Amino acid sequence: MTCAPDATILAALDRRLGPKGFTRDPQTMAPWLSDWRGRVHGRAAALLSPATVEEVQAIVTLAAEHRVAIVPQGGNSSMVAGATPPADGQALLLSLRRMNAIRSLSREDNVAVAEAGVILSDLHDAAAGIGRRFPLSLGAKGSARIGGLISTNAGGTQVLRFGTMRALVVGIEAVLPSGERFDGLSALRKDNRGYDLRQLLIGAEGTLGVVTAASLRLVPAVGARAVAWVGLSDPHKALTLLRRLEAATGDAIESFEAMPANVLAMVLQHIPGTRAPLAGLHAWNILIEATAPVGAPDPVEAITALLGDAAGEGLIEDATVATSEAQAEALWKLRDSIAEAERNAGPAAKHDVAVPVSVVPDFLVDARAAVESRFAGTTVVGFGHLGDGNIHFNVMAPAGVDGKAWLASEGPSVNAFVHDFVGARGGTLSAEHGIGQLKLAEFARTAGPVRLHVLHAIKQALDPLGIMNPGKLVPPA
Ligand code: 2HG
Ligand code: ZN
Repeated sequence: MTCAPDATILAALDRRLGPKGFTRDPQTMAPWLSDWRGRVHGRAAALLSPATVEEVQAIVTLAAEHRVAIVPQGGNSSMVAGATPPADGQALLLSLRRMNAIRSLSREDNVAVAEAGVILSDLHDAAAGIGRRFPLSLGAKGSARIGGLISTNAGGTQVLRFGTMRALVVGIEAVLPSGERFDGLSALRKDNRGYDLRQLLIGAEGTLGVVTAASLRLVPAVGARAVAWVGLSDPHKALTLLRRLEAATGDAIESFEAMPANVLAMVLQHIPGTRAPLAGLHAWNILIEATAPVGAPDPVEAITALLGDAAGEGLIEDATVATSEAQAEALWKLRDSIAEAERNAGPAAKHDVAVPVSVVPDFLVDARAAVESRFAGTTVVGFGHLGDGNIHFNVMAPAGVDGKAWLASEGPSVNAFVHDFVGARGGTLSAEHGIGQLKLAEFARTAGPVRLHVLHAIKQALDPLGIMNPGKLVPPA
């Protein structure tokens, strides 16, 4: 059980952090108390914004002494309200946004050391500045921060080739729930000293400590890229196309993103300045990116030829390959704006599922039919990372009903139906967004006793007082 912070701890934090690092001002705190989709509203006793790891240690030490809960937060772009404090107002909100230094960049080690508050697109720019690249990317790259991306083991649009955050974190610095500092910021690619605390902290959603910095893997800069938009009739053909492109181009294909006609229409309707990339309408649209390092042949020619052959055989209906960076960016904007367009379109029961890649085409067709017939009037908005098996299978409220009320009454049954459908196909209910608070009940329902037992044992070992981000990820024992 945690306690409400009393005047003593609040005064101590105020003294230690100063006016830049401590506030209880309701207006300053307000933007950080709700999730970005505006679904969950919390309260906090104070907003703490430390500038150094020593200040984070001081905060956590005091919180442990007083048994006060801490909610770590980065860019506040969680899809599962993982960084939104509870409604009881007893927790301290710990923002890492001021810890935004890139401590070092090494071309020799191919490693960047970035603090938790570094914004993803700033890291992209810094890596480009030394002729390298940090290969994780996603729609929220302008607001998502390194600490949150690590704590949620973020995925995004380049997982097909480079993996999730887990594959890109070389070392971690973190403040443990005791207030001790874990100095794991090495650039070592191999380190076999048993249990890997770094991997435990990745995806822990702040429940095992506060990630304050990380050593991150860099890869060679992109010399040239081919960005293509393909229209085709069904997702089975899409998977055939992906395997064919991979076989012909080695590991050049790094993104293979799918969206059905209704999702493209939603983006065109809700995002200003967008336009349809192809003349006709297609049941499915695929965004493909292939890259080549500096000095290697431009992939545009090979991709254009392969898509031409695919069209000739009837595998695809139409395609366009961007001929400028501006065109490439316009195609990517259509993909990266889906979440925003969907937020503007209205409430949805959201699902971040994955099934084995070979199962995705059948899943997309069968799950949509099953949901739309079981929940009359709903529309499935199912899109995402076809190449790695992760589909955002969102279910929009029936037209004409009060979306919020529908979500409150029907959402849980829709969630259970979709998750059981996915479970029966060997899938997961959280592919890349984490559990947070929004998936907690469903995670508890479906996780099984062994997984839950291990989860509780790890939590108890590292955070016996239960002060780190309570109510997220770890279901009540
Ligand atoms: C994406 O792939 C994000 O665009 C958001 O993971 C997915 O809004 C969603 O469901
Ligand atoms: Zn996604």
